[in-house]
Amino acid sequence: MGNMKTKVTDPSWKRYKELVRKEMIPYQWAVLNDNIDIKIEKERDDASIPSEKSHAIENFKIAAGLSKGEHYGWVFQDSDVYKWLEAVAYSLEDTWDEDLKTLADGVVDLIGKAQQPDGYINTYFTIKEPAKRYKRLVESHELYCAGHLLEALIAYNNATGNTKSMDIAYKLANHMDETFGPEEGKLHCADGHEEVEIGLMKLYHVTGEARYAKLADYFLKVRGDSPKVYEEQRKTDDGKGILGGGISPKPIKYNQTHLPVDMQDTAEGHAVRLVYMCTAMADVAATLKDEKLAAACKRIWRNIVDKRMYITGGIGSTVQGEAFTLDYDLPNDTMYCETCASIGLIFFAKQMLNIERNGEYADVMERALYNTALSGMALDGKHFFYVNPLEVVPNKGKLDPTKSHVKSVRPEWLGCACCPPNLARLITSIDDYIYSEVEDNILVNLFIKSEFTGDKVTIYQDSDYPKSGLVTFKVTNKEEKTARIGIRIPGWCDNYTGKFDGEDAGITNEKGYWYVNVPTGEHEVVFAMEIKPKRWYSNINVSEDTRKVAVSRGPQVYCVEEADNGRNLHCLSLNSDSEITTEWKGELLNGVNVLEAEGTRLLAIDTKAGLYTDKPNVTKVPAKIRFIPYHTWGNRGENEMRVWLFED
Ligand code: FUB
Ligand code: ZN
Repeated sequence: MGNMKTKVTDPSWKRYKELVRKEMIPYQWAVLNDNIDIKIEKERDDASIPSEKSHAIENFKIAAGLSKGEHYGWVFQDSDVYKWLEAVAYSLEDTWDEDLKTLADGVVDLIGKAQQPDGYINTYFTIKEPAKRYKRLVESHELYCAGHLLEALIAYNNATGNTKSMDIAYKLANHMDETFGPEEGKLHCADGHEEVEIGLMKLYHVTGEARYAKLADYFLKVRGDSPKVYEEQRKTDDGKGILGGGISPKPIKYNQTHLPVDMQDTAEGHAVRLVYMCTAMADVAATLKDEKLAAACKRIWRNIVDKRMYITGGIGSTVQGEAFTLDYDLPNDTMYCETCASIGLIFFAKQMLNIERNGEYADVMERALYNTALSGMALDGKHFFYVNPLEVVPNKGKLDPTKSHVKSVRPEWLGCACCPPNLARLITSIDDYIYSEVEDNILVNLFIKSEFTGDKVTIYQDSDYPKSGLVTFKVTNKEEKTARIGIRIPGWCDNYTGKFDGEDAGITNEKGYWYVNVPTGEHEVVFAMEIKPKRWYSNINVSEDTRKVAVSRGPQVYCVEEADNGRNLHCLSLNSDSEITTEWKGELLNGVNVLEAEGTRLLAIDTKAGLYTDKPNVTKVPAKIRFIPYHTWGNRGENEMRVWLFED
């Protein structure tokens, strides 16, 4: 892959980036330092969730010997700081801010001081359980945190040239390479939560040092053997294990250790773990040309997309283990759909494009991005969803213990704060998802106004997508040779046209891309997608959605909210033949296209009737139904919401 650089110029994505820079980054910094008076909510009713404070920066100070005290928080509390640092790095790359850089340099110094002489770093084990270092790998997250640290340090060095960050990264990676591997005397095991593999692959891509890719490959391939080591470690557990109560045996599918990774066919276990694993697998497969691994990625991808993914790009059907369940099991009001899981799906999709030029990967990337990822954050950048339901009745989340994870208003912070900084790093690096260079093709995956500069080609993409579907590309081919640009034809789009230098161009759809051969010099390519409201129906095996309809417009899935439609959203039905109209509302929810259509509302004939009656007790009255983009729901106070509606 050559040198390529993308800069987002789109006003709405720039607004998101500014929101991260001006609101999220300072806000999250205050939270990490416990310098702000906010309510930290447990993500579900579970007394063991630490939610009094973050303490994340203080943990580093204690581990570095700069402060005295106890560790507080999860074993992976360090990763909140690492993801924050990574978001800062991307933000600085975009908009230089000397004060922010000085602050972040200080964080790198602090991390360096907390790093042990041999390269190991983890504040929990350093402060609280030094004797248990690498002795509880199924749950310790030591390598998970290491992976996030590598990602952050690489991004920070890239943005600022801070060399100390790379010193820490090498020391850590070399320490892991000396500790883990197939050789005798080393530990033969993988972390219970994938992530280190992603960090190691990034280190390989920036340094070209084969040992890092080899170690990532090793960590993936040893998964199938890891339960043996987990079991041995469990036997030595003193019953007072790190997560309180000893190493609890979890189903081996939870950690994707039930089979060697290249033999896995379905998406199993904890959803974030699975997509992080697949992200690394796809990277290793493309980089090391491992066909078997690539085939496994494709099989798992098919299983997710064909049978286990919500229409919003959410994944994880149950709160039990934040996990996948079984094919077509997609409940709308008990699901998990963690924000991080959709972010991980975006990572996986991006890597798949390096294995195969297929627009479906970018379709899913876009689906997850515009729906479940963005819904993870309130419009103010200071409130966050961990769980992204498709159907909410507020009191059920409050009073039904099985639904305590389903919140109707985004909390200010969460006991487990993995999602907010994950979203911050995704938004600030969104530039990297718009284009890919694959086998001499430049793929346009996302329609976001931007400037792309490659070795041979520059592209100015102009559009206000998804408000409209008109996209203009000014392409400059600096070489003698024709350049090949693949413009994604979204799977949801039924009608589209193209022009090349003002002339109508016939479009051939080659696996989701329109390939345009661009001769030397400057040329204009216009791609016009028809964007209109569409109805979607689920596979008949999805029992929760039978006889229901969901509505989308372009990449955005829509929902109905009590704020627009009153209570009892289950009493609404969309007429099967009603026209769905679109109206731009610049003042609403930062500017959204609102959809409206005729439907009906069920009303009780006898409002005093008991719980059950032996006569039909409802009548239908006409109702205008209003839809808003799913990712904007929950920004107008506590209220009901629903994606799938009945249709008559
Ligand atoms: O275990 C680390 C992170 O915390 C996971 O990725 C999330 O699902 C949350 O459990
Ligand atoms: Zn999360």
